[in-house]
Amino acid sequence: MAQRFSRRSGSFSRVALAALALSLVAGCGFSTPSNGGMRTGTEAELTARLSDGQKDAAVIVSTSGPAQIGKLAEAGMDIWGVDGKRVIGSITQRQYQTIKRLKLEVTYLPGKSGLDNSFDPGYHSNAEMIDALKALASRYPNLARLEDFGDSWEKKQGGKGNDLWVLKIGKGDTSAKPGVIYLGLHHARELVTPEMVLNLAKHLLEGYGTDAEATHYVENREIWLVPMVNPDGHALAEQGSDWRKNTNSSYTNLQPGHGPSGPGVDLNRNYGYKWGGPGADTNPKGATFRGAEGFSEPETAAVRDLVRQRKWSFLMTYHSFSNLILWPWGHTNVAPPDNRLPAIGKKLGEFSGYDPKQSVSLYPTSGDTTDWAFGELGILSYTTEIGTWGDGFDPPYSKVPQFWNENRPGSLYMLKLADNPSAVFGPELKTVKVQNGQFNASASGALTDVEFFVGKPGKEGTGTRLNASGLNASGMLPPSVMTEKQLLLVHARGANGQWGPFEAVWSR
Ligand code: 0X9
Ligand code: ZN
Repeated sequence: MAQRFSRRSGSFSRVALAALALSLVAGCGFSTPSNGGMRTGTEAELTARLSDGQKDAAVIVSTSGPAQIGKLAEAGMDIWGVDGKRVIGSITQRQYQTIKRLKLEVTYLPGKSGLDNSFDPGYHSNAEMIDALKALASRYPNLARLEDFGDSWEKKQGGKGNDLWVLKIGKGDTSAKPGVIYLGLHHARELVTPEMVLNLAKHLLEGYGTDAEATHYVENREIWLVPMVNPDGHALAEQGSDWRKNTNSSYTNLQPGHGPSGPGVDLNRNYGYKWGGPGADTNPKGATFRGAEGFSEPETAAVRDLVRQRKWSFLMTYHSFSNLILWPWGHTNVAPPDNRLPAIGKKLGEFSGYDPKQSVSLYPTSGDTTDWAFGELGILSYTTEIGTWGDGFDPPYSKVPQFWNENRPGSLYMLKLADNPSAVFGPELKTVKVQNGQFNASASGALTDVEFFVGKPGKEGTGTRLNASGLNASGMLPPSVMTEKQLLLVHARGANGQWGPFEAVWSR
């Protein structure tokens, strides 16, 4: 795929998108012609733009809710963001007709044919990401290994293409340890997402030996990190395209560069659980084209085979944007048969400040990663949508530390709970401290028991006891654990009889 992209002229700039987001929040509409270039066009201008059937147009559509948003997605609309019932994205003439048929209000954003993707060079290119992963694996040979777990679509065609990489973190024989898997970049233009996965790898490896929590996870968990599921698409994003799908061109003779409605399969509609259901396009040109069958694409088939290699407690897949935490199901309004999914999802929402909800209430989808991982394998699975409408898909790289701050606590929390996800219903110890052998911590609810283990968590109720009194846990550590710096795992039981998650702290 040698074709290069010219940068979009940036008519739909980040600033304009921020102004748009602000005006939406303020509820003041777009009728002022002078608000920072956010003039809205008339419907006549919109139909004129779409009339040759080739161009797309940026619009905001007001809907009655998720079911109608799903209809727009099925019709192939390239949805960029959702704010409750309002959708921002780009449409073609065909999709405009669907909007009219559904009698929806549409606001034209003139001249904004697509999101510009400025690809701030601070973001890792494919090559730079592989280098960064290789550097980690060679710097921490006892803690991490880098594996090629499959080929992209282009590579499968015998072209240059890309390999798919997983960084596996865990010390010693981790085959029976609780596992968490993190995925980034199913969608090529969602630039922030691989950076979250890479930052997590660095946080764990660089913190090993000094940060008690990171040390606990590296020693007592198996952690697999896949920064980029869609490297072929990312190669286009690096050249300025606002690409979403993979680059499989065997379904349509369109060339990439046509816009978001070009060739390719939406990898987040191609998983083989309830594949072929609602919220996925059957048209190869659509932004959510589902492919020929579940796992027709080499990228999703490789993720399937990777995930099936072992047992997992949690799966996290990072997307952007809209500041959301989502859990299955996406294909039905029925609630998932596991009350831990929403309970843990709400915690992830508290940590990040993002809005937690069942994914179907954004809009219905079928064939997405989390429905498959939960439906087929019972893995507690989450989608995080990173960034606001103002951030869009290509915020400046300087925003990455903020996104990492928002997402780090949740990504670590899944590691914390991985040995016992039901611990979400028990008390969490805060302000855990050891000073001169004196242990202190507190919780937000009354504690009945406190205990600790050395080095790795043991069976509930069999640890060394500390004192529980009201909201507080305290006690002198036995001299045996204070002679040298040792990793202590402490947890407490609440009035409901449930033990909470383990906290890691150094004995000295
Ligand atoms: O549509 C998607 O694949 C995800 N959003 S994105 O803007 N990153 O493309 C959301 C998938 C979550 N599942 C459901 N909403 N059902
Ligand atoms: Zn996405």
